[in-house]
Amino acid sequence: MRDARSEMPPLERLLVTGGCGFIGSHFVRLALRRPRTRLVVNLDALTYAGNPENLRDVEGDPRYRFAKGSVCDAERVDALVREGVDAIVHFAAESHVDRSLYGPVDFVRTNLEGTSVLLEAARRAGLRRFLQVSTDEVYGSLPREGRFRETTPLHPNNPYSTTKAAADLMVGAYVRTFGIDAVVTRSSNNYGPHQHPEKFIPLFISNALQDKPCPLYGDGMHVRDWLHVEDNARGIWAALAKGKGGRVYNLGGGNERPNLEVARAILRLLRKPESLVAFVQDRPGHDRRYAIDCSRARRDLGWTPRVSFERGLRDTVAWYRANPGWVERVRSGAYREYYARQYGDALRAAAGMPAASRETTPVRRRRT
Ligand code: NAD
Ligand code: TDX
Repeated sequence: MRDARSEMPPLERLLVTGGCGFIGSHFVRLALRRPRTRLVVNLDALTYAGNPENLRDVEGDPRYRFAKGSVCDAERVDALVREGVDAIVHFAAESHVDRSLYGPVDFVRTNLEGTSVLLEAARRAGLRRFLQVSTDEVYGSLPREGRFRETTPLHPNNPYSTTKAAADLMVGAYVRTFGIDAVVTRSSNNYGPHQHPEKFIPLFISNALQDKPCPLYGDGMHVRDWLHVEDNARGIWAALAKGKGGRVYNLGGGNERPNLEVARAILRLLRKPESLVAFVQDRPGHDRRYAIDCSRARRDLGWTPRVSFERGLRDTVAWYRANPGWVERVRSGAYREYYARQYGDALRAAAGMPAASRETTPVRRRRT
């Protein structure tokens, strides 16, 4: 079935923000594979999460340009937009829930202020489209039953998801107040190559590869719906090209799994013992369950996830196994300090050792 947008001229010149991060880098690669793409400018501040290595393979493409800078820098953003882009695809964010517990204000700045700066630039320049990459976390936590729909009220529970929800609301305000054309995608948890090892799946893979304990929060029965990053990139592309202005599209993998089950699957793939799982104190405000209804994206965008969780996880494990250098470089420097603060005492306690710092994190020890 054709929709109104499929008859509009394609968006050929894109300003992508946060393209050196996990999902953004997969999207940039996908955009450059599309024959109609004439320009991709990647604005990235290269925070601890931004890694130019993620896009080394496209650096020689004359249609690709990297611009180091922050989405909060209005002058920089305006100058890039004035060079002539059709649309902004906005990935840049502080994206890790655990870090948002230590430094919420950084999240307000990048996720809310940064989005507002980009919206303002889009409005002033009359861009044809603004795509906000958002998350299912804005809906909050689900009980045992039910799924998030695009009409589910927003109920974020941690500083990260609250800043994402606020940014989504700002996008809606620009649509209604200023008439800009904007689309929001809200995806479930992504996984795949190039994901920072602060996140659950790559953390467990890279720790297990080194026979280090894998810190599982609480009882390990929190449920996430896993979406392969390439499926998300295709969904974002479809929403950009075919989504209806002002609409939200949920993108989910249909792979709901308790964390403990995912942890066991990773250890099985690596032939490592389950005793590597270390139950540590739960994350404060930890959402119990996410599940997503993406029938709107299937119907209106013709999008459906293609990568099965079993194949995706196997390939992801294989990628991390084959790229220890990438993990080592990402894990050097400041990441070490973060890791010690986040897990140091918890893992010592799980092993029955005394805390190294005064800010002890109490931990329960459990068998799997
Ligand atoms: P990531 O942390 O891997 O990458 C974020 C990128 O943004 C990095 O390259 C970083 O350098 C850049 N960045 C940070 N602050 C910036 C600033 N002020 N200006 C310019 N660039 C800046 O994140 P990700 O996992 O790839 O997530 C990308 C987007 O997708 C985020 O908006 C996130 O909220 C959303 N999302 C992620 C997931 C997931 O499972 N990872 C799921 C749903 C939605
Ligand atoms: O060490 C850990 N131990 C653990 O049990 C970590 C890092 C996580 N977990 C649990 C917490 C969650 O239930 O694993 C699950 C996944 O955790 P994260 O990888 O931190 O993801 P989550 O908090 O679910 O948020 C992710 O999905 C939505 C992304 O980080 C967000 O950017 C996205 O918006």
